[in-house]
Amino acid sequence: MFRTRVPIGEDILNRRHFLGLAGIAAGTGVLIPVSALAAGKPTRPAQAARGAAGPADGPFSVRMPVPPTLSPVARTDDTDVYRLDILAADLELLPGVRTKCLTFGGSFVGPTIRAREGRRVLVTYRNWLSEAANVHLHGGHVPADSDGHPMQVIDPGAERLYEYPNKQPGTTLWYHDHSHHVEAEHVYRGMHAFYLIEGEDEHRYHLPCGDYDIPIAIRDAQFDAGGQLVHGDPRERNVILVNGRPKPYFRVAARKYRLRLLNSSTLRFLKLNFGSLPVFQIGSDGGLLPAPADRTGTEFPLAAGERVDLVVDFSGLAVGSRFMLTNQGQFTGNDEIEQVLRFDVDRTARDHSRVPDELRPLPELPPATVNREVKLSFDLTNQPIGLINGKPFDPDRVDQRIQRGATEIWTITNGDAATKYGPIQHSFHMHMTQFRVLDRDGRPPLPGDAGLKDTIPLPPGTSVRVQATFADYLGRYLYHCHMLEHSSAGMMGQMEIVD
Ligand SMILES: [Cu+2]
Repeated sequence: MFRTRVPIGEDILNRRHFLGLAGIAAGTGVLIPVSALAAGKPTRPAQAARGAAGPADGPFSVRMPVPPTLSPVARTDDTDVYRLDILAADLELLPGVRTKCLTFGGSFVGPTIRAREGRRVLVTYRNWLSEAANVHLHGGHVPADSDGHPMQVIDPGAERLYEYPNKQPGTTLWYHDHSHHVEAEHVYRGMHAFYLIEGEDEHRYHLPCGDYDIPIAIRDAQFDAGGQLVHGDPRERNVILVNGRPKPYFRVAARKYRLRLLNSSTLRFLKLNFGSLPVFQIGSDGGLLPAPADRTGTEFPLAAGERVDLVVDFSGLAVGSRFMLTNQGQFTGNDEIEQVLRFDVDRTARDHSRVPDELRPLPELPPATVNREVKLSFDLTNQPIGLINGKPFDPDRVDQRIQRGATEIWTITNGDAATKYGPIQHSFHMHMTQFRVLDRDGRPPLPGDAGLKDTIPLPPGTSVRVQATFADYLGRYLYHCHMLEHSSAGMMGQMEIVD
C-alpha cells in the first residue's frame, strides 16, 4: 500500500491556523502511485530552482503565457472533433528549470477548448500515463458517461470519447482529472485547462474578445530544491503560478480586457484584488450575470475550482505604467498581501468593446419540490476520512435519487466548525447542473455567489441554501467538496437522476 501525505486544509479565510495532517486511513484505499513522478532529477542547483535569485529569474521576469487553443481534427455541420493526449511532460514552470508534470496535451495549463453554445464537441482522450486518469468537464451539463465519474477511468494506453453537447449558456468552464483518490495529485501536477463556451447571444454585448479575452488560471505549488513539484503540506505551497508561471508579467494595451479568472488550486482559497483599477464582474461559474456589477475596489474571494468573469479597464493607465494583481488568500503564512501578476501597459489600442448596461437574464427559478440536507465534515478519530452526511464516498451507494427534471433546494452545511484541529474550511461543487445560491445562514448571498454557480465556498459552521434543476440526463453524478484533497479522502456523494 502506497501512503502519502494528504493535507486536508485550512480553516477560514485569513486565519493562520492550518491543518496539515499526514497520511490517510489505509481502509479508504488511497493509492497514489507517484513515486516515479516525485523522483525527478534536478536540472539546476537548488538556489536557482527557487526562482528568486538574480534579475534574470527574479519576480516578474517571465511573461504570463496564454494557454494554447486546441484545434479540432475534424468539423461537421454540428460537431467539432478533438483528440487530446494525457501525458507526462518536462516543462519550464520556474525560470530555467524543467519540472515533471502531468498534462493535457503537453502544456501546463493545458490547451483551451473553445466551444460554441449548441454546437457539440467530441474529445477523444488518450492516456499515455502509466496510471489511470480521466477527465471531468467542471461546470458542464453533459451525459453521465461523459462526466468523468471517478470510477470511469481511462486505463494506461487506452482512450475514451467524451461528448459535450454544450446546451448551456456561454461561460468559462475548465476540465481536470477526477479519477478516484488521485484527482488532487493529478490536478496538482498539471491536469487542468480551460473550456470556454461562447454563448449564442454573446456577440450582442460587445464584450472584449479575441486577443483581449484572456483566461487566467491561478494556483499554488511547492517546489523542491531540484525544481520538482511536491504534493505535501499545503503550508509549503509558497509559489503562486499564474497560467503556469511564478510572478509573471503580462503586457496589455491601455483598453478594456475580459479576464476569466479560475482558481485551479486543489485546496487554497484566493482573495484577489485589482486595487483601484475599474473592474466589472460580468459572469460567474455558469455564465453571464443579468447586468455587470461594478466591483472596483472589492476583493474577489475564489474557492478552489471557482471562476469569475471580469472586464478590467486599463484605459486610465499611461503607456509605460504597471499594475499589480495581488492575493491575500490562505496558506501565505502571515496573511501578507502577495503580488501575483503584474500588468505592464505597453501600448494604446482601439477599443470598441463595452460594458453594457444589461447582459443575459438568468433562467426563471421554478418552484422547488424537494428539500435535501447535505453536511460535509471529517472523521478525525484516526486518519482523516471525508464524510458527507456521515459517510465516506462509496461508488456502489447512491446517496440521493433525483427525478429527472426536478427542481430541488439543498441546504449544505459545513460541520467542521470545531474539530480537534480547529475549524476547517470546505467548498461545495455539484456536477451535472448549475445552481443558484438562495441564502447563507438566512442572510443574502455573497457577491461571489451571484448568477449561475457550480462551486461555492462553505466556511466552517455555516450553511448555504442552493436551488438546482436536474434536467435532460439520467445516471450517476457527484457532488463533493472541491478542496480536492478532501474529495480524495472521501468527501463526495453520489446522486442518481432517474425517470
Ligand atoms: Cu472540504
